[in-house]
Amino acid sequence: MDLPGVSRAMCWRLPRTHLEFGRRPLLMGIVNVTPDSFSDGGRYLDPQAAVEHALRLEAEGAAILDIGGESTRPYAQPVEAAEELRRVMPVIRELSQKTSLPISIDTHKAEVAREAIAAGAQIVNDVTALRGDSRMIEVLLETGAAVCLMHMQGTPQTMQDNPVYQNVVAEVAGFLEERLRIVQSAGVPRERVAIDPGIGFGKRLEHNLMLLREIDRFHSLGCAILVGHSRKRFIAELIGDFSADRLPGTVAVALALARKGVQILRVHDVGAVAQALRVFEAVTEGDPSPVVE
Ligand code: HH2
Repeated sequence: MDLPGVSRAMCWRLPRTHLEFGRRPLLMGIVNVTPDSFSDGGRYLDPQAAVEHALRLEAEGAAILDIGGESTRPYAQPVEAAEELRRVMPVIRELSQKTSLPISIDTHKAEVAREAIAAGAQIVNDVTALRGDSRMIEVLLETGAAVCLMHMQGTPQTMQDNPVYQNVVAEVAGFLEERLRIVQSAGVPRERVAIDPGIGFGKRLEHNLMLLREIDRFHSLGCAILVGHSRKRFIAELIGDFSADRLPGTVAVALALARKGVQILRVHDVGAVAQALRVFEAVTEGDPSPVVE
């Protein structure tokens, strides 16, 4: 898994802690407090259900909990900040009392990020890479929160209409490099930034596959790489079955990304992916500390 000559980031600095990367990717567990997310919309809209789900993800091995109150699936209806806050804040408030895991807020609105951070969140997961709200950079500077910058072509309302690239890997890397340059020159240190190629955000099947195959090229940006491939449409497209369970495909991609030194995987099925990564590491590289009960 070592990548000679490439400065693979070894840690992600958050306001009150830091996440160290080892041989296995860390898992960011997804908590969608929405009625319309593409794979689990409506299941965790009730704050109590969302909190219980998040604590289950922690028990299954998540290292980060990502709380979102607005779906970003293709053609999703935008949500007002007040409604997004109404959905996520009770969950973040309660979780910050009940877990020591870092909490991430999946939002592109500065107002939502600010309140979430005040209630305990340490990471802003912004699928617009700070292009959605010009005030987001101030929130990062004032709070010291960490940030994930994600690539998207278009917006959720337009992104799957006809995405076109000459060279998807070079264009996505170039975009992330430029966004990283902007946030760094505003005063956010590189150790606080993670980058994400945005699987499924304005990409066709072949674009997603190219990005996943060549993901190790992104290590040269010197930030943690975060990938959110979980249960996404490209898995159904690959197998030609839109009603099939996408967990096996999600696990397969996770193992491939572990091989390429990706530091963080954003997944719905934390327990299954954690088990697969653990076993994969043990049988491919030798596990120095197997747990025997
Ligand atoms: N994907 C989704 C949402 N947020 N954040 C990052 N950094 N990377 C991703 O790939 C990503 C993301 C979409 O997945 P999900 O949250 O399950 O669905 P929805 O947006 O419909 O709530």
